[in-house]
Amino acid sequence: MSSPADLDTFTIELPSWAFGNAGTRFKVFATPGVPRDPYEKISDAAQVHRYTGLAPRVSLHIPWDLVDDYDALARHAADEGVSIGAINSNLFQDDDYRLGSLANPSKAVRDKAIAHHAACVDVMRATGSTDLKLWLPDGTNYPGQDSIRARQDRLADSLQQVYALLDPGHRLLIEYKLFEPSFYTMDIPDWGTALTHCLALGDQANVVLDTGHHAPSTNIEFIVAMLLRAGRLGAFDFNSRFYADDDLMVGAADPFQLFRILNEIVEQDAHLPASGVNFMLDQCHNIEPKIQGQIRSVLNVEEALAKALLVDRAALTAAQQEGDVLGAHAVVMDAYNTDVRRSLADRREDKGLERDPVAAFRASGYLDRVSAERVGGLQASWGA
Ligand code: PSV
Ligand code: MN
Ligand code: MN
Repeated sequence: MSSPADLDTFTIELPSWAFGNAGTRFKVFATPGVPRDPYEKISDAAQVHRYTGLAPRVSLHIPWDLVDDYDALARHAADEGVSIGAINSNLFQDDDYRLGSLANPSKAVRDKAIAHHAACVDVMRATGSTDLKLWLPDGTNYPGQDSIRARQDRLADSLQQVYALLDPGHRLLIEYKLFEPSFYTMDIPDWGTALTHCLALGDQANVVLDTGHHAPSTNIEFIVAMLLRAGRLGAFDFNSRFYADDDLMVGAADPFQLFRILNEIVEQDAHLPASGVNFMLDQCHNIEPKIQGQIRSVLNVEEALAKALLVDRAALTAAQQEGDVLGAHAVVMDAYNTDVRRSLADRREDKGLERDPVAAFRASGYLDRVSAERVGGLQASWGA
C-alpha cells in the first residue's frame, strides 16, 4: 500500500545537458557561469541535489561528456554527493548518419554506430552506470526513400549486437519519438515499436517514455499503465510540451497530466525503487536560469507524486467496483486539488533542507561565484 512516506525513497535523475547552453535553431543565448566541461556540469547538478535531496544521479551524453578519465569523473561526482546515471549514446551528430545510424542501408555505418555503443558500455563500466540509453533519430523524409520493413530488419539486427555488449546487471533503455529529425517515418516512432524490439531482445531491454515525444492529446498515462503491466517501463524522460518536442520544464505546461501519469505509477507501485523505473529529466533551459530550472522541475515532480500518494486507493477501488463514476473521479480529483506545498516544505525542514530550495539556491551566491570563475562555457549541444 502506498503512503506519503514513499517520498523518502523517490529519486530523479538529471541530464548533464540541461546545464550547458541550449537553444533553438534560431539562437542560442549564452548564460553567464555555464559549465566549461563535464566536471562542472556535475558540480551544477549536485547543487540541485543539495537543495532538494531528490536528485542524486546525473545522466551523461557521449561524446558531449567526453573526458580522458571516467574513473576520475565518477570520483568527482561522488565528492559532490551524486553518482553517474544513464549513459546516452549520440546517433545524430555525425555526417555518416545522414541516412540513419543503426538502421542505415550501409553496413559500415551501422557497424560504426554499434561500435559507439561499445564505447558507451566502457563508460558504464568505468562509472558504475547500469543504464545504456538509446534514442534513435533514424527514419526517412520521403515515401519510397527506403524500405520501412528493411530498415526494421537492419535495426533489429543492430540492436541485437548492441544488446550483446551489455554486462549482467546492465539495461538497454530504448526511447521512442513520433517525429523529428525524420519527418515521414521514424524507425522507432512509438511505444509499440520500442516494446516490440525490447521483447525480441530480452529481459535487459526496456522502454523509455519521453513525455514530449507523442502526438498532441495522446493519453500518456494509458501508455504508462500498459508498459508497467508488461514489466517493460524502464525510464521516463520528463519534460513539458506545448507544441512539439519543446523540452520545457516538467509540470509547467500541464501539471494535471503529470499528476495523472504519477497516479498510474503509484497505482502499480512503480514509484518505489524496486520497480526499476528510472525517473529522469530531459530538458533544456534556453532562456531561464538552468540550475534553478532544474530545481523547479524536480520540485514539480515531487509535488505531483505527493498528490498521487494522497489518492485514497481503498475508496477509489470501492467506488470503481460499485460503478460510482463520479465518486471514483472525485477521489482522484480530491488528491489533485490538495495543496501539498506546505507539507513538502515541512518535510524538507525535518530533513535538514531549506523550506524553499529555489530561494535558498538564489541566496547561496553559487551562481555569482561560478560566473566569475568560469569564462567561455559550453556552447549549445543542440536545438530544442
Ligand atoms: C531528442 O529528441 C532528444 O531530446 C531525445 O529525447 C533524447 O532523450 C535526448 O535528445 C538526448 O539524446
Ligand atoms: Mn528524451
Ligand atoms: Mn526529445
